[in-house]
Amino acid sequence: MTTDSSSEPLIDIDRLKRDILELAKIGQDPATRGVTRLGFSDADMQARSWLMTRIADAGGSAGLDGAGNVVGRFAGAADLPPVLVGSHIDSVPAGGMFDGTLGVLAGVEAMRTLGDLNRTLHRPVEVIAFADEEGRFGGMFGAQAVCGQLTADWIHNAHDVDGIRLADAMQAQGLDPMAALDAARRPDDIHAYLELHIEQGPVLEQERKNIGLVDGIAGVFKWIVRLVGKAAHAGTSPMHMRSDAFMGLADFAHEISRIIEEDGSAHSRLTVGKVELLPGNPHTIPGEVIFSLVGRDMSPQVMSDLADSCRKVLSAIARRHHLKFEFEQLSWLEPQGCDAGLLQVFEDHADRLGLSHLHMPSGAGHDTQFMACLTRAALIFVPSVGGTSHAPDEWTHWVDAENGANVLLRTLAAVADEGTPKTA
Ligand code: HGY
Ligand code: MN
Ligand code: MN
Repeated sequence: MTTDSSSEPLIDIDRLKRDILELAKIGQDPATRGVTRLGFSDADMQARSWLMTRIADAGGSAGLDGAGNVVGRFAGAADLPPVLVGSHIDSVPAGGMFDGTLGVLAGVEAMRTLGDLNRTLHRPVEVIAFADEEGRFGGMFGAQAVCGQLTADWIHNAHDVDGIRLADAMQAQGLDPMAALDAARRPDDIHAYLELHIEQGPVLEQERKNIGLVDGIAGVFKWIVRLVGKAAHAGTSPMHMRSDAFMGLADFAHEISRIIEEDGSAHSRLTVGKVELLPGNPHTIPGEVIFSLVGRDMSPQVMSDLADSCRKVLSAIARRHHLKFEFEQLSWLEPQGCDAGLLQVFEDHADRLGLSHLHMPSGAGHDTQFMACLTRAALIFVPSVGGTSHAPDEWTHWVDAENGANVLLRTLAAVADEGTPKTA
């Protein structure tokens, strides 16, 4: 822990690095270094208790709210609505060790640093790790719970791509799924929300910038699509007499670039990330294909245009191949802008730390996009090596992690000290 020449605080990167490396071990495959901590899995819950211990060691009081979000509270001089700082510690399958965890652990390190300096901020601070940010069960469960956007129906019906129900997964961890409805906070319960995250893309590295100031976050929709044809013998069925579900998917794959050209924008993304062919026997024509489809854009209108176009194209393909087409929408998360005032505070502190910065959009979804529905919220990025993320070789150089954590620390202190009574 140090302070700079103007006695402004600086984080201790060795402590932050140690936390990131230690947390990475929970759910990590030693062979690939990939981290798997799916929402409400054993590894995810083990990581939550590890984090609560870390928060307590740093002088906070930690617990789980009704949605399973880890909330670590650090007292302020005045009992006022807190500033929330954080991100998530759940991961995608075989993900990286910086996605989400950097923002949460940088929040803990910021409070540890201020504690070392015996500096109590005017307002309380809550370090938060949102549950299931990666949307295993659709959406961003923890952040949506805090924003009061969940319904009992949605909680009851939510399931993952393998059909495992959210309610069952939570109950298996001793949690009451419906308690998530009690995690809702009101706008005047929170002063502001700040998040630090890795960029997960190549822009900052290519532009050689230290800090990304995120103006807006893309919206995301997630479908599970089924094309149902007829399983039949692969040798006796003439090619023109088949209802081959795989060929339906193959045709759709070739249509994706046209859909984006005609109905999308430069920010549009359509991704088929998981496919299941049934019955999955090499000598049987696939009678069914089940696949995920994730669509993204910065504009709500373009998102719905993309969805409409995918629906029309899949219907036409189903007719052409004598298939039945159906889909389930697991989630629809609206695009969201970040608070310009908070971004300015982030920018001023980046300048004072001598760090270069770049205003940019986020193609990935983040908890900030929900917290912005409740309070002032803003997000900054640090560079990802090679733009890689959601993969074992996700990496961010420690100096970049340190830069981001210092900008977060300084901004957190400035925002939490807003309204401090002037001493006479
Ligand atoms: O996939 C995303 O946009 C984020 O990582 N949840
Ligand atoms: Mn993330
Ligand atoms: Mn992610």
